[in-house]
Amino acid sequence: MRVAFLGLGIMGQSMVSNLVKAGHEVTVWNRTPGKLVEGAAVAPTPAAAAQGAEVVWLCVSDTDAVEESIFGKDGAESSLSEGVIIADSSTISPSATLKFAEKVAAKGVAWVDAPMTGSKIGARDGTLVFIVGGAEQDIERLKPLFAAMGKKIFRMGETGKGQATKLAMNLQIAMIYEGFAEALTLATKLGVDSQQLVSLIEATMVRSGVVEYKAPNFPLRLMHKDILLTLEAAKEARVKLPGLQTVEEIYELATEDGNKDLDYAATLTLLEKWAGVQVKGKAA
Ligand code: NA7
Repeated sequence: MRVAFLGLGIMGQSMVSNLVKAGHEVTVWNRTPGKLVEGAAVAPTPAAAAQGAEVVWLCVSDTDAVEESIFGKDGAESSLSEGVIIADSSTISPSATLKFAEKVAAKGVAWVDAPMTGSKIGARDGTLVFIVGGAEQDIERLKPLFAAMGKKIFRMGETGKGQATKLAMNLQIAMIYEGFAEALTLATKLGVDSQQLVSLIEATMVRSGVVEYKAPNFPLRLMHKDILLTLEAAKEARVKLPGLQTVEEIYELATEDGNKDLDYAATLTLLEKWAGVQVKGKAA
C-alpha cells in the first residue's frame, strides 16, 4: 500500500522499517528534518508526504502534534482525497480525536485511532498490540499494515474508542507500578530485603505483568502526558479518579526533579528520596 508516515520518533522509526520490510511504499515526514529510514522516501512537509497516499499514518507525541501535522501549515489535510484513511498511533485525547475525525469526514476521509502497546521492543520486533477505534471496513483495509507492525488488533468500537481504551490501560500501568514502588520503599524502610519481597510477589496473586516486565522502556514524560490526558478525559466525562490524581502529583514532582526523560520507573527514585532509603538491586 502507499503510506505516508508522519513522525519518526522512537516508535515511528521501527514501525516504518517494518512497513518497508513488508513491501509497502512508504513516504516519511518528521518535524525535525534529517531522520531517515532505509527504503522509505522522505517528504519535506506532511502535505507532500500525503500526496497520492492511500493511508496517512501518524505516530507523534501528543494531541497538538497530531493537530499540527494534519491541520497546520503544510499539514496533510490539503492532500487528502476521498477514500483515504488516517490512522493515528499516537496516544492523544479521545474527544479531540472525534473532532479531527469529523473535520476530515467532510472530505470523505476516514479516521482510525490505533494507539498501541508493546513499547519500543514491540515496535522493533513488529509485535505491537494495536488498540483500535474505527469503522470495520476501514480497519479491514488497514490489516496488511497492522500485520506488518504488530501481532494483534483489538477493535474497541467506533472512532475514539481506541484512545479511550488506551487511557484506561495506561491508568492501570501507572497505578500498578506506583503500588509496587511504594511497597518496595516501605518494605526497605522497615528492613525487609527487596529481592525477597519481589520473589514473594512473583509467587503469589500480587504478581502482575507490569511488575514482571522489568524494563518498562517508556519515558516518564510520555506516561505523565497520558496521565494528564486521562484526567482530562475523566473531567469531560464527569468521572472522579482520586487515585490517579495522586499519582499525577508524584509524576509532577519526579519531573521537577529532572527525571522526565528517564523511564517511568524513576518515580521510585523520588519515593526513595522521601523515605531516605535505597531499594536494593533496584528490583524495578
Ligand atoms: P518520541 O520518540 O518522543 O517521538 C515523538 C515524535 O513526535 C517525533 O517524531 C517528534 O518530532 C514528533 N513531534 C513532536 N511534536 C510535534 C509537533 N508539534 N508536530 C509534529 N511532530 C511532532 O515518542 P514515541 O515515538 O516514543 O511515541 C510516539 C507516540 O506513541 C506518543 O503519543 C506515545 O505516547 C505513544 P521531532 O523529531 O521532535 O521533530
